[in-house]
Amino acid sequence: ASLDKYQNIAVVGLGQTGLSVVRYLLSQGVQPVLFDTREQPPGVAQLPPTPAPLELHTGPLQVEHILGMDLLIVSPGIDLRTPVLQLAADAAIPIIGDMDLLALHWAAAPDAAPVMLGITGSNGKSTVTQLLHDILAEQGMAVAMGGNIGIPVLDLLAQPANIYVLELSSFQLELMQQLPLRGATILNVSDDHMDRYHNLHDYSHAKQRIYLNADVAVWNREQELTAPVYIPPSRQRTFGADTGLADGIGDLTHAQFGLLRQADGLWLAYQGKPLVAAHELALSGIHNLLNVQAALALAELVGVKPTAALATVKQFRGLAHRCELVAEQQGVRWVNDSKATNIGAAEAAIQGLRASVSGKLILIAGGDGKGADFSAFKPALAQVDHLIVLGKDAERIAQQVEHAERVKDLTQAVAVAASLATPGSMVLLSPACASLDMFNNYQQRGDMFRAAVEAYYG
Ligand code: UMA
Ligand code: ADP
Repeated sequence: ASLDKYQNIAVVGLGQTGLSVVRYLLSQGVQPVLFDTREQPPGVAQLPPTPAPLELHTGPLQVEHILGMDLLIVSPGIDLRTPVLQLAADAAIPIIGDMDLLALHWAAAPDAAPVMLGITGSNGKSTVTQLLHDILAEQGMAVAMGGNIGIPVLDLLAQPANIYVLELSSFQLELMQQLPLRGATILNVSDDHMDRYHNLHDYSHAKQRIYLNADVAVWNREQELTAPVYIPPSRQRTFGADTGLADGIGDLTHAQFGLLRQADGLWLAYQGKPLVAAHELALSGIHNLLNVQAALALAELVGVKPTAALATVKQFRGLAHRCELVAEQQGVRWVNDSKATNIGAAEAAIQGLRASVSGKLILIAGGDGKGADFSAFKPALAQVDHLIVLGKDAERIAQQVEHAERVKDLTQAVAVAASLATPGSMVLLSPACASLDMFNNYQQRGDMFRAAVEAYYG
């Protein structure tokens, strides 16, 4: 209904998001004009049939076409600094993303609108999104999950659900103004996407937008950049690696999640009291203990007590391509962490796994570094016994250590790693880089790693 005032509506970008927007608009009786800067946009073949073909412009955005539009619905993969889009903004043409289209949709039917929970952060988004989804689903709630995790949010409208769990990337947040969230979290902020942002400040500014229309902010006590700027303490919950009872957080102390050291090791803690021992969880690594806390804090906002969620938490094994054990051969463990597409994620993997390795830790890294400064990776690399590098930014990573093995592909990486490994060793693919220089996506990189390991052992 609120789209009525726009004559010419453009969908810019025809990937997964663009396609879901087109489907939605058609369902609302709107015929959009389509744009994609690629000569052969991936979504064209999947466009739904329409009585008259939709107008489609491919190649660089043309100013005369764009300025003729009344509303631009832009995909997350498109850099908003694109000059033609800047001109459109200057010409006061509204630019929105799919999240705000979802907000508009439910604003028209507020009584039927689902409660929404949003998750962002440099790392851990998908893990927390999936875990939170599973916690709520196992409580019998009608929950749907989408966003950056791979299901465009408008596609959730096809599912009957009264709770949405949404993974939000900084790109999606840049265009999010309206979406009301019951709870929102920034899990952490570390360098990533420096090809799209000027600096860490700009990047974290995009992430802060998750709190714009949030009732409650859930944030990481150890990372100032995750703290909400405008939300009062009564509407904040925090998590962290301390007990959560530290001074100076005032009236926050009643609802903190944290960690406690007990005789048998670390425990998750709630309000300073032990909740569950870390060794009872299938997930490993301190970073995952933080992820669990964030999920518990968000679940509590929709009425699930931490104790009620424990059964799900204990069983949760994590997602594929995140510190996933893919083979154990001759005493050597092979771990696929292909989703580690930035330095922070690879650091967490190295720190989380190092203690469990009695032999050597052999790291395979490299790919497209997206403009990151790899000197920040040096301390983590110092904990690795052998480094094997590949891909576009191989050399920039190799420079951080005295000796690195250079390889041309994953097959060669696996062969070199196998020759270095002794019983008790671990070979970890945790690239600290995007995959797009050599693969279609991180899933393909992880699948090829697994295949190369399987082929090696025949
Ligand atoms: N592109 C162009 N020209 C265009 C449109 C896109 O060159 O006109 C390029 C982009 O630069 C990008 C690619 O095409 O490299 C895909 O962009 P897109 O906006 O069409 O992407 P979608 O297929 O709609 O997928 C997006 C998210 N992708 C990005 O943000 C790049 C998916 O996250 C998300 O799952 C999906 O929407 C559903 O919400 C993927 C991702 O890589 C997993 N996200 C980044 C990350 O996690 O680091 C942010
Ligand atoms: P995202 O969706 O934000 O990319 P994932 O849950 O898919 O996050 O995990 C991506 C990578 O980050 C994996 O390599 C994982 O081991 C690592 N990781 C997960 N949670 C954290 C965290 N809280 N801090 C640092 N690294 C993490």
